[in-house]
Amino acid sequence: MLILRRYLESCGCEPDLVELIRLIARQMETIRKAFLENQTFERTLNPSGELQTQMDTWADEHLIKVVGNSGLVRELASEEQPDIIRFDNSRTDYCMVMDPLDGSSLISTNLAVGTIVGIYEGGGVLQPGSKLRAAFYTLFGPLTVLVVSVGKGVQSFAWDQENEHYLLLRTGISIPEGKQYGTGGLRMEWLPEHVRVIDYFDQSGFKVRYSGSFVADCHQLLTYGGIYSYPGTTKNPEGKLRLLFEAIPLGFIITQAGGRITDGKRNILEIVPEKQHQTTPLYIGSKGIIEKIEEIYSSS
Ligand code: AFP
Repeated sequence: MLILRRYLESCGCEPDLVELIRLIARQMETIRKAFLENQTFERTLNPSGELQTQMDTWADEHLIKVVGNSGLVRELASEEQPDIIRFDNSRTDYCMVMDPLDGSSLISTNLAVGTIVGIYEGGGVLQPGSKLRAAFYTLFGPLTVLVVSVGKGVQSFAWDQENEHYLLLRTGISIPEGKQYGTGGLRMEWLPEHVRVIDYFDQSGFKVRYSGSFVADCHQLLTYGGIYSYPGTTKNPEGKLRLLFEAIPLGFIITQAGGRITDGKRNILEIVPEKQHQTTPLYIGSKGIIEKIEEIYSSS
């Protein structure tokens, strides 16, 4: 059975990149264990003004420590940190973006959450997603799953606790054209273009799937197709989801699986980020559905 390390090596990944991906992947066991004692919200707000959970700060601090000590990352941007962190001890040029725990409002409900990571080779963290060297996410469900792309398609692996490695689960993942959608934002605040998109889904027999965890909602797209969306609203025209930590890494993976990501008008992977905590309206999922959404936007 193919394990994560061998897969990455077979793709021609340089040893430092293999080591970095494996290092973070191995932290998932530690993070999973920490859930038991970190079930509630903190009193602190993250840089986007959202209430942090204990696990947000726990996973953030843990990953910053591990990555910082590794000497494998020069620059790190975390969803939970106000500023970009620079590590002078780095022997590589890797620049990393991460959402240490996405979907964290669901921790107290025991629904699926995960960690999202994007890795650039040089050039800093404020780069378009098309320049990513690798992206992966993990998902804590019945299995601890890791989904990775190093620009050669998308593969998923599952953590094998007994043998302490990640085993290949699915290879060459290709996103089907499905008929399901999820949307965030309050209906009363949706913009007219988004109302038309949702009307189209409802009239075309799509069913609704939305958990409140971006990483989990995107993960099911790899099996069932369809789309996840979080639009711009009258209150937040630039949406809620973070360009660096959520949209870009997941957009890279879904695109590698044959899907697409758009803000309604342009491919999100082409956007050059201007600031660390920038947000973007987004639609992500099956290619044909995204094309239809862009058609609706352009005719609005
Ligand atoms: P964090 O848990 O990293 O803050 O992310 C939450 C999130 O950005 C995304 O994972 C969800 O899809 C979205 O928020 C849910 O938002 P609503 O609660 O407004 O639906």
